Amino acid sequence: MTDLANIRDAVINGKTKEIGQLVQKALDDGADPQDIIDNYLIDAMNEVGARFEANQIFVPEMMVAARTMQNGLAVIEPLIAKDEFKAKKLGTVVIGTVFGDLHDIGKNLVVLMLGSSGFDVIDIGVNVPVDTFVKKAKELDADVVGISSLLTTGDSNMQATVAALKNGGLKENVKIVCGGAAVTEKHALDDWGADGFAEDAASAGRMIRSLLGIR
Ligand code: B1M
Repeated sequence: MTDLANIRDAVINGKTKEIGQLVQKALDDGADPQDIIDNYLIDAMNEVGARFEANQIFVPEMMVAARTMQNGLAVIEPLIAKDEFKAKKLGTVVIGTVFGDLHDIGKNLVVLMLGSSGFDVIDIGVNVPVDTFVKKAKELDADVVGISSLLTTGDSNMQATVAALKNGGLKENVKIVCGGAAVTEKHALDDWGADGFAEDAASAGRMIRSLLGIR
């Protein structure tokens, strides 16, 4: 049996090459893919954040840890993105990380979860200018626009993006959803006027279904 704690340690210590094998071995031994993501990969990134905050590690180590997490996730991704859901098309979600912010691991997880639960998800990347959100939402006929933010310094850009989407002449009833570690429900709904807020990738799917009136 794989000791799942090795997966967490591998991310924290930036073992970019070993992680794929460790995750594959855990899956072969019967580990639950969602458990690996939630309790080992994400947990490792939280520890990396705590060490960064305590000045025990610096940006280069954080980047290697992020790469390691992504390599691990890449092994799990095909299991989550099941083909059987692809035909459903519950709606189109355009999603990106707010201007000024390069973090994308959490957004990528949201993309994966929404895609695997029947939404057509178009990822417009990181550091997305306000105008690009509006342009892409129109062009792609979005039902939902998702904005991710990991930096509290991004608050004013989040606010500006929500405002631009609301005033941007999108089709009626487009829902604007905010999330990411820097976002609180109060900020998103009360201060910026978004339609929805989700704490994590799993609840993003549930919340968007409920916003669109899908059971
Ligand atoms: Co950065 N970073 N970082 N970083 N980084 C944080 C966010 C930080 C909290 C670390 C810390 O100090 N503890 C801190 C922000 C502090 C703050 O704003 N209050 C920080 C900082 C300061 C910085 C820099 C400024 C550092 C510097 O250069 N001095 C710099 C900024 C660069 C920029 O963006 N302009 C920077 C850079 C980086 C790296 C490039 C090295 C790397 C990112 C690599 C990448 O993403 N490709 C990185 C990393 C890895 C982190 C931490 C350690 C981990 C983030 C992560 O991937 N978490 C992070 C500390 C932490 O979060 N504990 C930190 C795992 C991921 C699964 O969780 O993204 O929260 P998360 O996503 C969750 C939910 O939030 C939610 O669902 C996801 C899955 O459940 N969610 C949504 C996310 N988006 C959503 C959208 C939704 C709904 C839910 O709807 C639309």
